[in-house]
Amino acid sequence: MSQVSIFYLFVVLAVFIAFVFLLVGRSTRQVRDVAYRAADRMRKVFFFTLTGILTVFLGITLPRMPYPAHGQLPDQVVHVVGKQFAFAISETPIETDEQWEEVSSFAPPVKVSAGRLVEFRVTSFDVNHGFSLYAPNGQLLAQTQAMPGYVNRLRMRLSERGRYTVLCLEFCGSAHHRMRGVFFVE
Ligand SMILES: [Cu+2]
Repeated sequence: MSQVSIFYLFVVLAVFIAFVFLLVGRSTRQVRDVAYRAADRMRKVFFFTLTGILTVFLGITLPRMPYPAHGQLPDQVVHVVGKQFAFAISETPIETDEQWEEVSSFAPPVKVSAGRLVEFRVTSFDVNHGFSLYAPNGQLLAQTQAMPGYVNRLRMRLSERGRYTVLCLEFCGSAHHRMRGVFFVE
């Protein structure tokens, strides 16, 4: 689904929720007797229905999480460090502010092999950033948090060749909107 259709879906759902709030707000203006037994029954039906839906949803989505499978090694490792206000992306570990400056400002963009399993090791040198990965056509593919003191691993197979962009999806300061990184899939 394209991001535009998701936006329209969001608008429709938001209007629907606002409408439900309005209905509930209006219904509380008159005093009524509460049918406790019926309400109790309804609550149980709600509880079991929602639990059922959630279980099915988790069953379908959990196996598709992009976390490392047991015993499986990545073909390529890419190190990513977020810092106000850029992402440094490198094939070698970035350990100091000087290295970060060098990689984010001067190093040529990293090249990732198409179709191979690549592991992004994502961290931050200052505050929380949102590492979000955009395909050449601008579609959001995946995201993870860039957190100081932690390394989050995100494994992907990128089959489409081209220029990928990393943007920040966690408001991190005054120039958050300018924060980006770039790499190529070849
Ligand atoms: Cu940010």
